Amino acid sequence: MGSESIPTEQWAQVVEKSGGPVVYKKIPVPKPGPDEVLINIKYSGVCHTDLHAMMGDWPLPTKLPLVGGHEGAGVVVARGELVKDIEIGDYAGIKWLNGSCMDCYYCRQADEPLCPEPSLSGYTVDGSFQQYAIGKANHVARIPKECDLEAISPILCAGITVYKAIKESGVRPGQYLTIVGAGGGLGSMALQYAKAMGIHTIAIDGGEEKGKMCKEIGASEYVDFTKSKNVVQDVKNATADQLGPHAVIVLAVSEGPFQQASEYVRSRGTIVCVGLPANAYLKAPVFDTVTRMINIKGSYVGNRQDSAEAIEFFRRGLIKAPYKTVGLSQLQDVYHLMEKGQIAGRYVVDTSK
Ligand code: 8ID
Ligand code: ZN
Ligand code: ZN
Repeated sequence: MGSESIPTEQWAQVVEKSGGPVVYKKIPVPKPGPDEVLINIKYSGVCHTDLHAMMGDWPLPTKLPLVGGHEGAGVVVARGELVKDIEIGDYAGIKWLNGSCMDCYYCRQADEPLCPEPSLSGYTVDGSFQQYAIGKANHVARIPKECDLEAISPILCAGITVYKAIKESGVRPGQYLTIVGAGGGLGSMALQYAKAMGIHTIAIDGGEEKGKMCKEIGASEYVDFTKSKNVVQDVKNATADQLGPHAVIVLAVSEGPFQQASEYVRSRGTIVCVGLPANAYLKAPVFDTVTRMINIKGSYVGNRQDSAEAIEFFRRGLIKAPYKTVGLSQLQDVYHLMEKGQIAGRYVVDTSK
């Protein structure tokens, strides 16, 4: 195992009951199984999913007590005896999909996010809001040594997810993509990936701070849903021929924009649902969906290849999404801001503080 300087105790943020809050305390350092690695997490991004998990928003129970977090970037400090292709000292990342069976119908064709028996970091297994976290060796993200662990951490969920969603949307260079929730963590990443791919972006979110940020990182247009008198018309007007965007990715944490997207998407366009608001349903007029040939679909994180590709965009210097860093001990403050929709971009926590 090669584990000289690994402590037996560590700092972590623990959800002890559904609804929270998180409790900052010392817990034992876990030991990796034969096919696992132990990663000394340096930084972890805070995804809205972590808040959903703490609040019990979804029809899937979490483990309890739970260490959340699934954007954890760090250094491999121990590995099980079956692990051959990751060395101690390598950079690696804990992402949402901590492990999957690798043998079912979905895993066999590299659709491992659809595995019926997944382990989910910071949900069904402990995640990255601790100083030492475990991942299955075949699923941990491989992070090149030249990458900055702080800046890359939000790529491990937000980056991978939006990269995949943009591909699922079928939008091509030169076409228009509307990003709903563009000022948030996934949204700011989506603006950067779309820009790198040569896609025009129409950002929708609320408030001036998010508007300024969206413009700075690549949005061609910003529609403020809290101020606009007619979001549908404003989005259509933002496309040169006024026919509306070729695709929409909906990242918002409220139901309304999922319904609204079919009103402004271009005929034959695609709406990709990514955000996961509690108890939400999709609704679209059947008549329009049929006669305008609208395609509505979901997209869920990415597989190992999507992850490697999303990381490669970052390594090449193409993705510079804004983030603010605070200590792991301040995680509950981050959740308060997130609940109020007051985070432009992403928060990252530093596990040493
Ligand atoms: O694989 C997946 N499908 C996946 C992966 C990762 C995250 C899904 N998610 C889900 C999260 O669980 C969450 O439900 O995507 C959603 C967005 O995650 P996030 O980007 O981490 O959340 P955020 O930073 O809080 O951003 C949400 C943004 O939506 C805006 C908010 O202002 C915020 O900036 N927003 C809302 I709430 N209502 C809006 C509206 N009506 C809106 N923007 C435009 N129009
Ligand atoms: Zn996430
Ligand atoms: Zn499987």
